[in-house]
Amino acid sequence: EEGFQPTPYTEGHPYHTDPVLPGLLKRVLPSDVFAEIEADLGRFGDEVINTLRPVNKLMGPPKLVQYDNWGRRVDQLQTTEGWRRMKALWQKEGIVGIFYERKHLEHSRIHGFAKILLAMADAQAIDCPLSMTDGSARVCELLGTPELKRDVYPRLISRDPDIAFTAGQWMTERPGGSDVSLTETTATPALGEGVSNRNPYGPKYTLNGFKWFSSATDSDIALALGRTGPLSEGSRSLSLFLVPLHFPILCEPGAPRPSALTNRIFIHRLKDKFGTVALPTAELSLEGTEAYLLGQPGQGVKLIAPVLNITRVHSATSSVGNLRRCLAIATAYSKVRAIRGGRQLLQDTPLHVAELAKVSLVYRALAHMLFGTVALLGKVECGVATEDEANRLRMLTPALKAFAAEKACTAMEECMTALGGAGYMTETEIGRMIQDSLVEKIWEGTITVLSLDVVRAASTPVILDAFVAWVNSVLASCTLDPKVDKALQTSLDMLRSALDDLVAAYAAPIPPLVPRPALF
Ligand code: MFK
Ligand code: FAD
Repeated sequence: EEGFQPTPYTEGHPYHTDPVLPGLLKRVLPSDVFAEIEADLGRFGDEVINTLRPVNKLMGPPKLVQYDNWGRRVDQLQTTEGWRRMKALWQKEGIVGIFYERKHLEHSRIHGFAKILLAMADAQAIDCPLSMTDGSARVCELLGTPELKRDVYPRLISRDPDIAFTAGQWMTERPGGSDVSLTETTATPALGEGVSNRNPYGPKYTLNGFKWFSSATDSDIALALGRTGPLSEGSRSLSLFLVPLHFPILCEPGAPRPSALTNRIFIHRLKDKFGTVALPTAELSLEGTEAYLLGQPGQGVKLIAPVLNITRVHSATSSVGNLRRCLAIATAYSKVRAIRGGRQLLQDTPLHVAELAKVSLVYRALAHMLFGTVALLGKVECGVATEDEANRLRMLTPALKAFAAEKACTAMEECMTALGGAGYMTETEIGRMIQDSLVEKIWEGTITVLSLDVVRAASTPVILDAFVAWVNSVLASCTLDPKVDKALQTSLDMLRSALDDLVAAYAAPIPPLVPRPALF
């Protein structure tokens, strides 16, 4: 071939060449735990390059076959081979298992999320069903009957794909996802089976309604909200249910899962999405669906909150994980691309390095915020957190998810431009990663709704006080230039007073809807 031949970049090992993770983990983990986890991350990094990356290329949009050749409604959901293999690979690697085996006690959360950080960018949205499985395992641990803990919980956390379950979360309905107070799905106690509606997993109910977004439609169970009291009570008459997607719930090990949904769950259609295309997000109608009540009636939102909070940490890991790879690609390219008549590599060009440094700073900040939050989550779940630490986790979780979603995509765009035209090509996958990451600004709570959740948490004085005391203690431990110190103090004072105002506004009653003049 004639003419100039551009040099392809070589992406490094996702763990060993990462500018942040090895140092961060060394700082936060005891040395023996660090050595074990680092060995696993080193091995897994090779696995990401050699196995996950090729399997990722086999993932594509799922297909819905609604009727068979004979006109019968079958609602067969066909995911791609790549999707199914990727899910099995993650399960074998201990996502979700690591979090509940707790081999490294409270540090197990750090271990598992570090693995997700390395793999996320090479696995599209596979962590979506696994994150909801993680949240559901926690709900099962907190609320499950002994039978649920015996039969279902071990499958949610299993490393064996032949028996492992995944779980979905059905909250969003057509009247609202941010605000679920108009939820239309009704839940009525099931009658007709003898005199009792008892089921080993919880009192049996029948659900009727329409779930507007179901992403883990290929899962085995779902946690759903349904109304057990009057609509006038809004979200306070919603209860939490476990819904089997297939019967029998407990399949034989290795038996193929039915591709058609049973339990009177019908797939209306698959969503036609901007990103996360391999994920089978569907609209579902529930027409007499069997479900089991978890916990007390009327407590649905509060009881599903552990799922929200855990999936929000996964969401943040997705944002940071996709940014991790985009930055790794941009850095790798800076080592091979020459400019200025071929005399200088990008990595030796101060103007370009300044651009990469800006992205690197965002990545560093987000990675530290992520693992600071993850460390708290591990402590709370293992029962070794102080009350202050638990309160800090409550404030940090929505802030982390929203901040990561907001900052990561813009930084990923910078990485794309750092490759010039080559960055815009699909082969780099930067475009795909941006497409997949944009949803982090929406699902599991939009940025505005998460800001309101920070305000909700701050409305409890002890939570706000714990947070402010922690910020002050961090500042006191730093030696700062007096000017920086003053500027930070002013910003914090403003934040504190803004939070006070927001908390007051949040507590105020909502005025009734009034017609307003057109704006334009
Ligand atoms: C790559 C992977 C990553 C992740 C992928 C996941 C895919 C997911 C797809 C989804 O999007 S699933 C649907 C997710 N939906 C949301 O995130 C809903 C967003 N909206 C909210 O979060 C609203 O704030 C909420 C629906 C919770 C508002 O409901 P309410 O009923 O108006 O709230 P209210 O009355 O303030 O709170 C009820 C109780 O729950 C209160 O406790 P008390 O009864 O003791 O007062 C609250 O303190 C508590 N609560 C609410 N949010 C909480 C919480 N507790 C702990 N943590 C929270 N986050
Ligand atoms: P709305 O709530 O109508 O929000 C519209 C706008 O109003 C947003 O900008 C929002 O920030 C703003 N807004 C809302 N309330 C306020 C307020 N009080 N003050 C100021 N602004 C406000 N849901 C599930 O339950 N299960 C799933 O598996 C699932 N998968 C999903 C997969 C994808 C790809 C997507 C995109 C969504 C999925 N969702 C799922 C739904 C998702 O959680 C909701 O879309 C999200 O919570 C927002 O709800 P909504 O779409 O009703 O938007």
